[in-house]
Amino acid sequence: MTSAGTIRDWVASAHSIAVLTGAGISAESGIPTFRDAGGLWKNFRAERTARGAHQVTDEQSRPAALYANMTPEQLATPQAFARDPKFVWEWYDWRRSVIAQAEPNAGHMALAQLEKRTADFTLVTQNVDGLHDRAGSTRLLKVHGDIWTLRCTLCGRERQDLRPNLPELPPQCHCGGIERPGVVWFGENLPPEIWSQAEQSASAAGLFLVVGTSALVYPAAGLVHLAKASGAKVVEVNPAETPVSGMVDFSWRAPAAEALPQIL
Ligand code: BJW
Ligand code: ZN
Repeated sequence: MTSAGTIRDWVASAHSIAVLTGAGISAESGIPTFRDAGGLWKNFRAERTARGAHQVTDEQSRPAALYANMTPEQLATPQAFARDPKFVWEWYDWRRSVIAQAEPNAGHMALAQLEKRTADFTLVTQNVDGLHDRAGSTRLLKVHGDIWTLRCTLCGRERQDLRPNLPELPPQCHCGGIERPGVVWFGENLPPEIWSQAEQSASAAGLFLVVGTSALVYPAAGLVHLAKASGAKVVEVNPAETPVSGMVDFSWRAPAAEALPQIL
């Protein structure tokens, strides 16, 4: 049987389906992933150079060469934000403008359809881009937050701001505090209630789909192990091998927007 046929059968007979998505599902919408060649960091640098924005000099405490070697792991941290909030915000502001121009693709749409026809369905996403919401998914757990939410570092007030580019970086709260992106950085806890629901859905799932994630970042990647240990059939949809490929029941080496519509 073809990949699509096998997975379609598993989908049709599963009473409970949970899905974990990562940046790869939005790749075909034109949003760069984090760690693939041509990923976020390189594009950010190119964009900054093109705009001639905020040149980094020795006087600004770090040589430009150091930035060339930075990864999201070094940038998406509370420490990086505390050191240079404007710099970190430029990265997020650029990403917001890219995401604002993107549309959900056939992979996002297929998962929204799958939710409608599955009694017990949960979509856990590591993505902060909001494309699952825009595709119509509602049983959605955003474990790494949302790029369109801003949170005050002083009073904790949260607000939504959908402007692709913010007029002032870093943005400021009414209380005078600096606002930060409402996302989860390395070393920070995931939102506890959302995370607890994600764990529950992985342990209850009969079928667990892992789509477009490198499965390198924990605790999110741990959901795959939890689902497998709890007895779920696990299917990976990813053009590349990942650390969980060896433990899944089926590795479907295909782009998400091509594969997911075929499982309905
Ligand atoms: C396609 C495709 C197509 C391409 N179709 N596929 C256990 C072991 C080791 C370390 C840890 C551990 N537990 C915790 C840690 C530490 C850390 C961690 O995981 N580090 C490792 C990297 C070493 N984790 C944390 O710090 C987490 N917090 C935490 O654990 O709290 C407890 C704690 C408190 C205090 C101290 C210590 C611990 C928080 C993690 C937060 C991650 N945040 C980010 C940024 C979010 C905001 C933002 O967007 O800017 O989340 S980092 C970044 O990585 C982002 C992503 O959600 C996340 C995962 O990336 P993803 O989505 O997998 O993307 P890629 O680029 O990696 O992969 C894309 C994939 O798509 C590839 O496989 C492609 O092949 C594929 N693809 N095209 C389908 N068309
Ligand atoms: Zn405030």
